[in-house]
Order: sequence, then C-alpha cells, then structure tokens
Amino acid sequence: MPHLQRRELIQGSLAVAAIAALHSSRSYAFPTRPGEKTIEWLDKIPPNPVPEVIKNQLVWEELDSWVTPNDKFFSIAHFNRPVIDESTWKLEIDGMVKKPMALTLADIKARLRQETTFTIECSGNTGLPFFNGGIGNARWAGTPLAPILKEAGVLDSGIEVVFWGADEGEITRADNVKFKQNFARSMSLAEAMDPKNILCYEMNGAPLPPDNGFPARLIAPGWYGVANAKWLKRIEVRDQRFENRFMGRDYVTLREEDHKGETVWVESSVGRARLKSAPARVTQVGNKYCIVGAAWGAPVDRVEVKIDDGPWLPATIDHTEEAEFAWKMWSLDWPKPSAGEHTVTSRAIDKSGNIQPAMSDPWIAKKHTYWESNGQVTRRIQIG
Ligand SMILES: Nc1nc2c(c(=O)[nH]1)N[C@H]1C(S)=C(S)[C@@H](COP(=O)(O)O)O[C@H]1N2
Ligand SMILES: [Mo]
Repeated sequence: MPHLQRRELIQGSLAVAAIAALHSSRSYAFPTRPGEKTIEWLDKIPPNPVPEVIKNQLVWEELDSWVTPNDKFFSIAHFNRPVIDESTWKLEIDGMVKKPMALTLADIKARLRQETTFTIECSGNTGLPFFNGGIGNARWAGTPLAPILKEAGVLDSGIEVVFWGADEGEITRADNVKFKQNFARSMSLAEAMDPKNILCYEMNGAPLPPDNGFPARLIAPGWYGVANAKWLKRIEVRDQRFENRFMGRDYVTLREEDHKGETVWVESSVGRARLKSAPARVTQVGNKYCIVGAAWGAPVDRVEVKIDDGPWLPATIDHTEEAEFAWKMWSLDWPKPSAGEHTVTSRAIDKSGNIQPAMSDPWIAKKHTYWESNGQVTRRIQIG
C-alpha cells in the first residue's frame, strides 16, 4: 500500500510537470538559453534624488538569481550609515525586564543558530517614480530573539519592544520641535516573540555588510523592510505603545475606507508585507520571447500575466528554489508578439485566493500615501 501511494504520487507530479510544460517551454526562470538576450523596458526609472538614503537598487533586467548577491543588495539609511567596531560593540537588552543584559557579538554567535531565507522589500518600493528596486532576497543567519527576551525576563507590565539603531539624525516635527534621535522601530511583545524573528549577524554566508546593519540587525520574516532595524544598539521593553517618526509619522499609510457607505480616512503604521509581484524582464532568442518575474509578500499560490489588454495568462512558478518567506520566480512564454509597443502586467494570487490589486482597485486608488504600494506593476516594452 505505501508503495502504491508513492507511485501514484510520482505519477501525479509527472502529470503536473507535463501540464506545466504546456504553459511554458521551461519551468526554470533563470537558466539562459544560448544566444538569449534581455530587451530593456521602455519605462526607465528617473535618477534617484536621494542617493544617500536609497543605494544599490535592484536592476530588474539583471535579475538572474533567486538569492540576491550582497554586492547587488539595495540598502536604505534614513540617517547616517554607522561603521561599528565589533570589538567594543554590545547589544543592550533592557527596560521592563528583570535581568538587563549586554551581549557581545561573540555572545550572540555562541547562541543557537537559526537561518531564514527572506525577501525584504521597502514599503516605499514602486510608490515613487524613482524607486522600483527596493527589494532583495537573502539567506539570513542569526539567533532567535524570543529566548533572549525570555532570559531577560519581561515584566508583566511590558507590552512593547523597541529596536534602537546606532544611526541618528535630526528630526523636525510638524510642530517645529527639533531633536536628535536614533532610528527605532517597535513591535508588540507578542509580535516580537514570534519564533521566526532572529537577531541576524550573517547575510548569504558573510558577516552583515556595513550597509545592511553590521554587526547585528533584526530580521522579521514577513514584515516590510522598515521593521528590520539595522545597526542594533539596544532592545528596550516598554509598558506603553511606542510612537516615533518611523512608527507614527513616516511609514504611515493613509487610505479612504468605506464603512457602511460612509468614508473613513484611516492612517495606519506600516507593518507586515503585502502580496505583490512584478515582471522582471523579457528575454528573446530568435523569435522566441519569454517574460520572467517575481512574486512575494504573502504565501503565493500562482501568478498571472496580462499582455496589453489581453486575458490573464497563467505563468509557471519556478520550484527549483523556494522558501516560505522568499519570493517565487515565474516565467511565461510569449509566442508571437507583434512588432510595436506592448505592456506587460503581472498579478499574484495568494493561497487564500486574494488577488494582488489592480492600480484602479479602491484599495490602491484610495490610498493617498506612497507606502505599501502593492498594486499591479505594468511595464512597457518595444518589440522588433
Ligand atoms: N537602523 C536602521 N535600520 C533600518 C533602516 C534605517 O534607516 N536605520 N531602514 C529600514 C528600511 S526603511 C528598510 S526598507 C530596510 C532595508 O534593509 P537593507 O538596507 O538591508 O536593504 O532597513 C530598515 N532598517
Ligand atoms: Mo523602507
């Protein structure tokens, strides 16, 4: 009986592979065919006006690996980019805890090692004309955060965990009060205790690069980039919700929502990632064209692609490399594109059946800030 089931399973997966082969001549998004070339998109992003804040954006046309190499990984720094000496660095764990701690990098590395492959996207990505490469996928390694908080002994009054960075800058509030503050983001205690969160010190097998948070950062799989505080210096447990620029002023989404026919304007702090996909590039060999892309932000079930105003066509997901919190690569053959200009749009569908919203969907059209721009991405291309 177990043998039979196994055979059926194998036959089943062969059948699935055969159906997949019908959709696309190849189920691998990357291996380039001999003589294959990439056709550049017509819609180029304008120069980045904030090169100190946004560095090293992903160039979609050059996407050729599931894991983004460290030297091609984007980085965001709202203040300075601190260069930290690991020999004097310590991470403080304090606030509403019984036993405050100060951990060296060696202390952290001596603890249980946990790895996660997680695609990190800035919540501003594709929300601004000059910003579409604020995304990358890496294998992160560190130690789970929860046991450290347990060891420190969170007091009953502790409800919020603040992750303080070593970077600092001048802040001017709307009421014109000016002050100096370190970067910080917070989570509820329950969110922080998620066993998936790690105090991360390694990225793709190398020490965290300086721009990505050396010596240690939070990696919170499933959250937008901003929650993943870099250059950590202190983890503080507090007895009140925490509000600062990165919780309550920037990184705040404003939407018009409908409540029983009444419009309610809602502001909410950016938190967990949202379902999204984008076409990466169109490749050509002879008269064979192929559209390749990525999908992420929620458990992706499938991806569909629309060319011009045509029907939604099913793309083939590349299953060679996959992880729960990593983007999925997909591809679709484009048999006979006519000469001229075309548009290519993709949409991801998650395992609960949610569809990545169109730009005209009220969820996106009635969003008045550029954060959490998970609407469908359309690219323009010239064929022939
Ligand atoms: N200390 C600190 N952490 C930070 C930031 C920052 O400016 N300072 N930027 C955040 C934002 S907005 C994003 S999108 C991610 C980007 O991570 P990366 O720079 O490793 O790509 O880092 C987050 N962590
Ligand atoms: Mo971000």
